[in-house]
Amino acid sequence: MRTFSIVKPDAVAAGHTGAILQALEGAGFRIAAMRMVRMTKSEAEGFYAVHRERPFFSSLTDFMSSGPAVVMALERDDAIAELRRLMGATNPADAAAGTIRARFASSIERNAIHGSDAPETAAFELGYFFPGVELT
Ligand code: FUP
Repeated sequence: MRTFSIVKPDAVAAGHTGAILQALEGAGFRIAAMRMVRMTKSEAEGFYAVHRERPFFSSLTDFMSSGPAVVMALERDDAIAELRRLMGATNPADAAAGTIRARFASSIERNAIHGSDAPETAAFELGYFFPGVELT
């Protein structure tokens, strides 16, 4: 089973990409596809379209388009739930010790990593960044 993940611009800028990939592989995820992207504001808005009415939407999409990020397709058993567990809570203040957000996030917005929250979301998000044959 597959899920979609992003090493967000805060973590890339801080030089945490390698440590985060190591945590993912160490937890049994296989990287099925991976690419560095610099999202435009409008690409970030499309990616987070479900949040467009939320008060943090403008700030979030500014942040997500502020620098390079690493987008990935990840595979393992129960990939969606297992990635969410490894990431930790959205707000790093609530993230369990040892989770990626506890280790690397600096705020609820600059929270180091994204992971799809459901199968339908994973399908949309994988297709958004990995259209076509690239995933096989
Ligand atoms: P998550 O699935 O854990 O990434 O969290 P959400 O889907 O609830 O939120 C998506 C992103 O919006 C978060 F990663 C960070 C951002 N966000 C804020 O900036 N402020 C908030 O109050 C909530 C979320």
